[in-house]
Amino acid sequence: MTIQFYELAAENTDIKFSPFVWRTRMALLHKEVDFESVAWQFRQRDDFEHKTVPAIYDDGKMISDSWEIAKYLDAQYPDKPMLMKDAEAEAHAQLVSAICNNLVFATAASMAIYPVSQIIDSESAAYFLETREAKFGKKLSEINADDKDQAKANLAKGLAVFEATLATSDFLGGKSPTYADYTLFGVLKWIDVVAYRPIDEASNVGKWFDRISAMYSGDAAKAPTVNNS
Ligand SMILES: N[C@@H](CCC(=O)N[C@@H](CS)C(=O)NCC(=O)O)C(=O)O
Repeated sequence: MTIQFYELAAENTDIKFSPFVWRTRMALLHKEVDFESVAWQFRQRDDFEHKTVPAIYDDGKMISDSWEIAKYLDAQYPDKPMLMKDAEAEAHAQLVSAICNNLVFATAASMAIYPVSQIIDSESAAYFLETREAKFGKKLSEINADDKDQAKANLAKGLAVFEATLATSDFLGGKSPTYADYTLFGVLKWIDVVAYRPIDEASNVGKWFDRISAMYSGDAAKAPTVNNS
Protein backbone atom coordinates (compact mmCIF):
# COMPACT_ATOMS: atom_id res chain seq x y z
CA MET A 1 0.00 0.00 0.00
CA THR A 2 1.24 3.50 -0.79
CA ILE A 3 1.80 5.72 2.23
CA GLN A 4 0.25 9.21 2.05
CA PHE A 5 2.84 11.71 3.20
CA TYR A 6 1.66 15.19 4.22
CA GLU A 7 4.34 17.78 3.52
CA LEU A 8 4.31 21.49 4.33
CA ALA A 9 4.21 23.44 1.09
CA ALA A 10 4.77 27.02 -0.02
CA GLU A 11 2.32 28.90 -2.25
CA ASN A 12 4.18 27.13 -5.05
CA THR A 13 3.28 23.69 -3.80
CA ASP A 14 6.37 22.15 -5.40
CA ILE A 15 8.42 23.85 -2.68
CA LYS A 16 8.49 21.71 0.50
CA PHE A 17 10.41 23.38 3.27
CA SER A 18 9.75 22.20 6.84
CA PRO A 19 12.75 20.91 8.86
CA PHE A 20 10.60 18.23 10.51
CA VAL A 21 9.02 17.15 7.24
CA TRP A 22 12.44 16.85 5.61
CA ARG A 23 13.43 14.43 8.37
CA THR A 24 10.44 12.27 7.51
CA ARG A 25 10.98 12.51 3.75
CA MET A 26 14.53 11.22 4.18
CA ALA A 27 13.26 8.52 6.55
CA LEU A 28 10.68 7.31 4.01
CA LEU A 29 13.34 7.20 1.28
CA HIS A 30 15.71 5.32 3.59
CA LYS A 31 12.98 2.77 4.38
CA GLU A 32 12.42 2.16 0.65
CA VAL A 33 8.64 2.24 1.13
CA ASP A 34 6.20 3.49 -1.49
CA PHE A 35 4.86 6.90 -0.62
CA GLU A 36 3.00 9.71 -2.28
CA SER A 37 3.37 13.35 -1.32
CA VAL A 38 0.33 15.37 -0.31
CA ALA A 39 0.98 19.12 -0.23
CA TRP A 40 -0.28 20.73 2.99
CA GLN A 41 -0.45 24.43 3.82
CA PHE A 42 -0.85 26.14 7.19
CA ARG A 43 -4.32 27.36 6.22
CA GLN A 44 -5.52 23.72 6.17
CA ARG A 45 -4.66 23.28 9.83
CA ASP A 46 -8.19 23.67 11.25
CA ASP A 47 -9.49 20.78 9.17
CA PHE A 48 -6.50 18.58 9.90
CA GLU A 49 -6.93 16.28 12.89
CA HIS A 50 -3.24 16.17 13.76
CA LYS A 51 -2.60 19.93 13.43
CA THR A 52 1.08 19.57 12.50
CA VAL A 53 3.08 18.03 9.68
CA PRO A 54 4.80 15.77 8.95
CA ALA A 55 2.02 13.23 9.13
CA ILE A 56 1.60 9.96 7.30
CA TYR A 57 -1.43 7.82 6.55
CA ASP A 58 -0.53 4.17 6.43
CA ASP A 59 -2.44 0.95 6.89
CA GLY A 60 -5.59 2.78 7.99
CA LYS A 61 -3.82 4.95 10.56
CA MET A 62 -2.66 8.53 10.67
CA ILE A 63 0.64 9.12 12.46
CA SER A 64 2.11 12.53 13.17
CA ASP A 65 5.30 13.86 14.76
CA SER A 66 8.55 13.18 12.93
CA TRP A 67 10.07 11.13 15.76
CA GLU A 68 6.96 8.97 16.17
CA ILE A 69 6.86 8.42 12.42
CA ALA A 70 10.50 7.25 12.37
CA LYS A 71 9.82 4.77 15.17
CA TYR A 72 6.61 3.63 13.50
CA LEU A 73 8.36 2.99 10.18
CA ASP A 74 11.00 0.81 11.83
CA ALA A 75 8.36 -1.10 13.81
CA GLN A 76 6.03 -1.54 10.85
CA TYR A 77 8.72 -2.32 8.27
CA PRO A 78 11.49 -4.20 10.13
CA ASP A 79 12.62 -5.99 6.95
CA LYS A 80 13.47 -2.68 5.28
CA PRO A 81 16.67 -0.76 6.13
CA MET A 82 16.44 0.35 9.75
CA LEU A 83 16.55 4.04 10.69
CA MET A 84 17.52 3.18 14.28
CA LYS A 85 18.40 -0.46 14.61
CA ASP A 86 18.44 -0.64 18.41
CA ALA A 87 18.13 1.37 21.64
CA GLU A 88 21.67 2.74 21.23
CA ALA A 89 20.84 4.09 17.77
CA GLU A 90 17.68 5.71 19.18
CA ALA A 91 19.67 7.34 21.98
CA HIS A 92 22.22 8.57 19.44
CA ALA A 93 19.52 10.12 17.25
CA GLN A 94 18.00 11.77 20.34
CA LEU A 95 21.41 13.19 21.21
CA VAL A 96 21.84 14.65 17.72
CA SER A 97 18.32 16.07 17.92
CA ALA A 98 19.07 17.67 21.31
CA ILE A 99 22.32 19.18 19.99
CA CYS A 100 20.40 20.57 17.01
CA ASN A 101 17.77 22.07 19.32
CA ASN A 102 20.37 23.65 21.56
CA LEU A 103 23.10 24.76 19.18
CA VAL A 104 21.67 24.97 15.67
CA PHE A 105 17.94 25.68 15.66
CA ALA A 106 17.93 29.30 16.84
CA THR A 107 20.45 30.42 14.22
CA ALA A 108 18.67 28.34 11.57
CA ALA A 109 15.40 30.05 12.51
CA SER A 110 17.01 33.47 12.12
CA MET A 111 17.92 32.46 8.57
CA ALA A 112 14.71 30.67 7.59
CA ILE A 113 11.63 31.93 9.46
CA TYR A 114 11.22 35.30 7.80
CA PRO A 115 11.83 33.86 4.30
CA VAL A 116 9.11 31.27 5.01
CA SER A 117 6.62 34.08 5.65
CA GLN A 118 7.44 35.42 2.18
CA ILE A 119 6.83 32.22 0.21
CA ILE A 120 3.60 30.85 1.71
CA ASP A 121 0.10 31.72 0.47
CA SER A 122 -1.49 34.83 1.98
CA GLU A 123 -4.01 33.03 4.22
CA SER A 124 -1.27 30.81 5.63
CA ALA A 125 1.04 33.81 5.99
CA ALA A 126 -1.51 35.67 8.15
CA TYR A 127 -1.71 32.67 10.51
CA PHE A 128 2.05 32.12 10.44
CA LEU A 129 2.87 35.75 11.25
CA GLU A 130 0.34 35.91 14.08
CA THR A 131 1.49 32.68 15.76
CA ARG A 132 5.24 33.09 15.24
CA GLU A 133 5.35 36.76 16.21
CA ALA A 134 3.42 35.88 19.38
CA LYS A 135 5.92 33.11 20.10
CA PHE A 136 9.02 35.26 19.57
CA GLY A 137 7.50 38.48 20.91
CA LYS A 138 8.93 40.28 17.87
CA LYS A 139 8.20 40.96 14.23
CA LEU A 140 9.68 38.19 12.07
CA SER A 141 11.56 40.82 10.08
CA GLU A 142 13.36 41.72 13.35
CA ILE A 143 14.43 38.11 13.90
CA ASN A 144 15.76 37.82 10.37
CA ALA A 145 19.54 37.54 10.06
CA ASP A 146 20.19 40.34 7.57
CA ASP A 147 23.91 39.71 7.48
CA LYS A 148 24.14 36.42 5.61
CA ASP A 149 27.88 35.89 6.19
CA GLN A 150 27.49 36.53 9.91
CA ALA A 151 24.56 34.11 10.09
CA LYS A 152 26.57 31.43 8.26
CA ALA A 153 29.47 31.95 10.66
CA ASN A 154 27.12 31.64 13.65
CA LEU A 155 25.64 28.48 12.19
CA ALA A 156 29.11 27.01 11.62
CA LYS A 157 29.88 27.59 15.30
CA GLY A 158 26.79 25.62 16.28
CA LEU A 159 27.77 22.88 13.84
CA ALA A 160 31.33 22.55 15.22
CA VAL A 161 30.59 19.30 17.03
CA PHE A 162 29.26 17.75 13.80
CA GLU A 163 32.16 19.18 11.79
CA ALA A 164 34.54 17.32 14.11
CA THR A 165 32.54 14.08 13.98
CA LEU A 166 32.35 14.11 10.20
CA ALA A 167 36.12 14.49 9.89
CA THR A 168 36.45 10.77 10.62
CA SER A 169 33.08 9.39 9.62
CA ASP A 170 31.07 9.67 6.41
CA PHE A 171 27.83 9.91 8.34
CA LEU A 172 26.78 10.74 11.90
CA GLY A 173 25.46 7.18 12.06
CA GLY A 174 28.78 5.69 10.86
CA LYS A 175 29.33 4.11 7.42
CA SER A 176 25.77 4.80 6.33
CA PRO A 177 23.15 7.30 7.46
CA THR A 178 20.76 6.69 10.33
CA TYR A 179 17.89 8.83 11.58
CA ALA A 180 20.48 10.92 13.44
CA ASP A 181 21.76 12.16 10.08
CA TYR A 182 18.29 13.08 8.84
CA THR A 183 17.62 15.01 12.05
CA LEU A 184 20.40 17.48 11.31
CA PHE A 185 19.89 17.32 7.55
CA GLY A 186 16.26 18.47 7.89
CA VAL A 187 17.28 21.64 9.71
CA LEU A 188 19.92 22.57 7.12
CA LYS A 189 17.65 21.68 4.19
CA TRP A 190 15.02 24.06 5.60
CA ILE A 191 17.42 27.00 5.18
CA ASP A 192 18.64 25.68 1.83
CA VAL A 193 15.09 25.53 0.43
CA VAL A 194 13.74 28.87 1.68
CA ALA A 195 16.85 31.06 1.62
CA TYR A 196 20.31 29.94 0.52
CA ARG A 197 22.85 27.20 0.98
CA PRO A 198 23.83 27.68 4.62
CA ILE A 199 27.14 25.81 4.80
CA ASP A 200 30.50 25.98 3.13
CA GLU A 201 30.74 23.24 0.48
CA ALA A 202 34.35 22.42 1.41
CA SER A 203 33.56 21.82 5.09
CA ASN A 204 32.96 18.32 6.42
CA VAL A 205 29.34 19.19 7.10
CA GLY A 206 29.08 20.64 3.59
CA LYS A 207 30.42 17.44 2.01
CA TRP A 208 28.15 15.32 4.20
CA PHE A 209 25.17 17.51 3.15
CA ASP A 210 25.98 16.86 -0.50
CA ARG A 211 26.50 13.13 0.16
CA ILE A 212 23.03 12.83 1.65
CA SER A 213 21.46 15.08 -0.98
CA ALA A 214 22.80 12.77 -3.70
CA MET A 215 21.30 9.64 -2.13
CA TYR A 216 17.98 8.16 -3.21
CA SER A 217 18.48 9.25 -6.82
CA GLY A 218 19.30 12.77 -5.68
CA ASP A 219 15.81 13.34 -4.26
CA ALA A 220 16.93 16.15 -1.92
CA ALA A 221 19.41 17.61 -4.42
CA LYS A 222 16.66 17.89 -7.04
CA ALA A 223 14.01 19.33 -4.70
CA PRO A 224 12.75 22.77 -5.80
CA THR A 225 13.99 25.69 -3.73
CA VAL A 226 13.22 29.41 -3.87
CA ASN A 227 16.30 29.79 -6.03
CA ASN A 228 15.64 27.09 -8.59
CA SER A 229 11.85 26.65 -8.78
N1 LIG B 1 7.40 17.86 16.99
C1 LIG B 1 6.79 17.95 15.69
C2 LIG B 1 6.86 19.37 15.21
C3 LIG B 1 6.18 19.52 13.86
C4 LIG B 1 5.91 20.97 13.55
O1 LIG B 1 6.02 21.87 14.39
N2 LIG B 1 5.50 21.19 12.31
C5 LIG B 1 5.14 22.53 11.88
C6 LIG B 1 5.73 22.82 10.52
S1 LIG B 1 7.47 22.98 10.60
C7 LIG B 1 3.64 22.58 11.76
O2 LIG B 1 3.03 21.70 11.20
N3 LIG B 1 3.03 23.63 12.29
C8 LIG B 1 1.62 23.81 12.20
C9 LIG B 1 1.21 25.06 12.88
O3 LIG B 1 2.06 25.85 13.26
O4 LIG B 1 0.02 25.27 12.97
C10 LIG B 1 7.51 16.99 14.73
O5 LIG B 1 8.67 16.64 15.00
O6 LIG B 1 6.89 16.53 13.77
